[in-house]
Amino acid sequence: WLEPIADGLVVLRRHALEPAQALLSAIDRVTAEAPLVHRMTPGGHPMSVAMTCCGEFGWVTDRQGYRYQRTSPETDFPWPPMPAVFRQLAQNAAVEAGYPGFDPDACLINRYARGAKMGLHQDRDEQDFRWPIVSVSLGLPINFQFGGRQRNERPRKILLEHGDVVVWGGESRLNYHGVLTLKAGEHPLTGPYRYNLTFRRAR
Ligand code: MD5
Ligand code: FE
Repeated sequence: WLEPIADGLVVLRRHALEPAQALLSAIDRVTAEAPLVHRMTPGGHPMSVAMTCCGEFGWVTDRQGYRYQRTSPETDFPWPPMPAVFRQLAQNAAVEAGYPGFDPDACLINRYARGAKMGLHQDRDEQDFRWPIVSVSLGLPINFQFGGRQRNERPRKILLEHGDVVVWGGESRLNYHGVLTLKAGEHPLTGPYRYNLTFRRAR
């Protein structure tokens, strides 16, 4: 079902339940080619979330800063192509949420293990903020923090569970957000992990 939470923010609960197994198999194929790694923040701390990418552009961070680039820093090869099951899910969710024409050129794959978290931040490395970001949660549940346009606004908690798809567009596109620490658990499909796919239009 479709749950509007704030301006431009739509949660499609369990929207990715049916293709979950196919999505996870596709994640395995991508990570076999472009390994999941703990990247360094510009401040010099390794991220607790392990990441990789697929599609034309991938999001990376290192001591130089945040950016999108066409190749994996680990392999120096182009990122693996975006699996069809990824693209179809992202485009379908965008249409459901009222963003026809969304054609993602970047997919970031985040893997959270016990203790991993992501501090409050904005996603603003993309060229055109009129396009939404579509995110898909798989595996263990997590408490998501949805903040305001200013860092000082108190975030609200949103529980994101296996199969939930969120479309962050319009007024919510540039809101601060983060992920609270993943608690230990065991999911039948992902074991000790939570995966999040974020689909973006980088250029
Ligand atoms: C996650 N990932 O659960 C989240 C899902 C990231 C990241 O935040 O940068 O990798 S994407 C959540 C998001 C995107 C764009 C806007 C907003 C939230 N928002 O306005 O709250 O791993
Ligand atoms: Fe983000």
